[in-house]
Amino acid sequence: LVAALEEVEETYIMVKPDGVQRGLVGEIISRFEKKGFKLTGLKLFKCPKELAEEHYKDLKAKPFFPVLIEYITSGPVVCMAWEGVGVVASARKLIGSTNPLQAEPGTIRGDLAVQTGRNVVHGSDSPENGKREIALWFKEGEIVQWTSALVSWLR
Ligand code: RTP
Repeated sequence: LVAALEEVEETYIMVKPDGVQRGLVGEIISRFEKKGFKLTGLKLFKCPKELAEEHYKDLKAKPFFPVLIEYITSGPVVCMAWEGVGVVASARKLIGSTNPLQAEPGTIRGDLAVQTGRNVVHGSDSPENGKREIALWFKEGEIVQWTSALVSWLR
């Protein structure tokens, strides 16, 4: 009841090319699904350079920017939109620290990765960026609003 009064947020989660190529798509989707968030968008997508640059525009001045763009455009990614109360911060916790060696065991990066430059998954860092990134990666009509026919134990 308390949660129902709080604001529902949306976040953009993306399995990066290394996650797709290592066969981790199902495992990563499963972590968010089991937690109890609602999937509202999902697609496999080969990211054009311009989109990668727009997505990471705040990091343009960083020395690793060109390598980051090359990484994200190197193969297909899996784009996801997830919805729920507190989903933005919770997804960041489920994902773990940017450097997988510092990410706690039990987190996606803590369990599945070793390099910052190959850290398998992205998650929006604020509700504003969640909205911005979903609008950037998905076309109208690709986001689906739905209600479970089952009794919701989770919200
Ligand atoms: P993300 O946006 O992918 O969820 O990652 P983040 O917030 O945890 O980290 P951020 O600082 O926004 O960096 C974005 C992505 O850039 C790559 N990176 N490489 N070589 C490096 O030092 C370095 N630092 C960051 C990572 O793929 C990171 O996730």
